[in-house]
Amino acid sequence: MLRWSGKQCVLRLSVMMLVTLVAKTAIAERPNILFIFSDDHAIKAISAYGGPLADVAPTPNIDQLAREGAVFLNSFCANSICGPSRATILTGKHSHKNGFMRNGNNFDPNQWTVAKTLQAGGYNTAVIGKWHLRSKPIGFDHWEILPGQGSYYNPVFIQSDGSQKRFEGYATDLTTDKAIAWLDQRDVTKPFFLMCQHKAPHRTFAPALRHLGSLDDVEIPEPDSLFDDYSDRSGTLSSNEMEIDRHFDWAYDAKVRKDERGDVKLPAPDRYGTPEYNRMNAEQKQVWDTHFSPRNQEFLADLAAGELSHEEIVRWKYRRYMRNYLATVKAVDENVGRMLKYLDDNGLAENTIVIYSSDQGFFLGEHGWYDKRWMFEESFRMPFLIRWPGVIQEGSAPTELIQNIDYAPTFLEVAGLDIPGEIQGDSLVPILKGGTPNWRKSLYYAYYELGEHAVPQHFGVRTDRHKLIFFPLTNEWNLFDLETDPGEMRSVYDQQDYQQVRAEMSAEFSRLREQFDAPPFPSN
Ligand code: SGN
Ligand code: CA
Repeated sequence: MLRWSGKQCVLRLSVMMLVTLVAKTAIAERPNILFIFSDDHAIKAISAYGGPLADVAPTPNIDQLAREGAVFLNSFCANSICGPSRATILTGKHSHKNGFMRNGNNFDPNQWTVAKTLQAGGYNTAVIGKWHLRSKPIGFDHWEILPGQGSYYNPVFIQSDGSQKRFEGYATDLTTDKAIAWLDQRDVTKPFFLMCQHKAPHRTFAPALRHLGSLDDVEIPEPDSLFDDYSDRSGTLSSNEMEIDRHFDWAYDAKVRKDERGDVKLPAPDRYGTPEYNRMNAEQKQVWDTHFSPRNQEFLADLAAGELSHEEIVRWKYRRYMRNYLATVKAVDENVGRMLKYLDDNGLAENTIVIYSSDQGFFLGEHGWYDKRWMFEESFRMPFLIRWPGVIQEGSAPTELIQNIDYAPTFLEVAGLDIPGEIQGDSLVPILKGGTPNWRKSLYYAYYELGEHAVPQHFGVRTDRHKLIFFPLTNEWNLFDLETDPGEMRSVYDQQDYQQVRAEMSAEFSRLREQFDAPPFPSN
């Protein structure tokens, strides 16, 4: 039997204490991860990305992350729809591997997620706000989530014990209040992983009441393709149901309530009511009405007088949409500012990685659309801004093609944890450190929903210059040259001078489908 002398015991004890201390210090030094996420926030509505809206509706707080860290100029999703994007972020895998291919699916909570591994690896974890994965969050020490899409005004939050509670106020402010409240009482002996996930600026684009009218005095520029005729591309484009003209609902989206129209008849679509308005208390409704009523009356009078052409009506709807969408973004930006200030005030800024992203992009009038889903640039792109003091060179703007499959492995590397082999994405840490890694040259995309907004299933590949899209239900292929046609107005798939590119893109598409073990295409 092994016996220890008194001296040996003391020595052994001190070594053990030293080891524990070193381990604790290492753990304490691992950075916190603050993941601020929103819903349907197009990069065009973030001024750090530039573009025609940058001066119209600046986002100074989100931009701060770009100034003090990096703005990724080529960041994309794997499947441009809410639940699938979130499932991909948690698993580091394409939709067909994590099983959450459509919003209607149930996220299998028994599968591997980055939250579970961070939690088991010593992080204090929480998710607050929009979740949209149906099954309850696993791998989080604390959660408080919106049911489904949640509501903007006086929203209900599901508590960790499963009960539902209604809170007076505006969802974006409340989500931040709750995130800050959790930070205040977190376990300070551990680094934290906090997912602060806003519902905004998702449809029905309802701003904080304090921001109503904030964009009244600016001119809203129109996209060139507002009146797209859908020629020269897949025939499925023209059967879409997401047009500002034919589908943007008068009461629901454009905020012209049925009870304020008098005898004036509005052209279709006019199917829905005003659920967000109905949630407000009397005082809130008054603020809303003070803003919208006179503007609506003016529009209705012009319409009744026959003064507005069809195109002018579409333009009016477009401006109404943009003012509400951008005003809704304004509260997201303010609340990013609140979180950054909290980190400053609590000495956390230096050792916290802050990310701002959104589940996919959104059409802001391009092709005449709202909504997302298509592999076209506006909805395929995801914002991705990240600050990591001392690691990321301030003001950097990486151009690598990144995707939401990359977030989970990034979090793991940051936390010093192993990246399981089943993960399909790659850690962004080498890019964050300014290296020039042998990075991927193409991205795989897959959209599986059938139905809402009549966007057909489609699959594709994008390189830095070209994009190939396959529509299996109609057996159509589109090829875009993003350099000569950034607005994706004309497929060159059948053009003679693109046959070489077409062959290369097809081969790359097959290669990616094999690499990611993609399932066969759906058939009709
Ligand atoms: C809701 C919206 C749709 C939207 C989907 C998916 N309708 O159904 O316009 O495309 O969500 O959005 S609404 O009447 O409820 O606003 S997602 O971001 O959750 O995927
Ligand atoms: Ca979304």
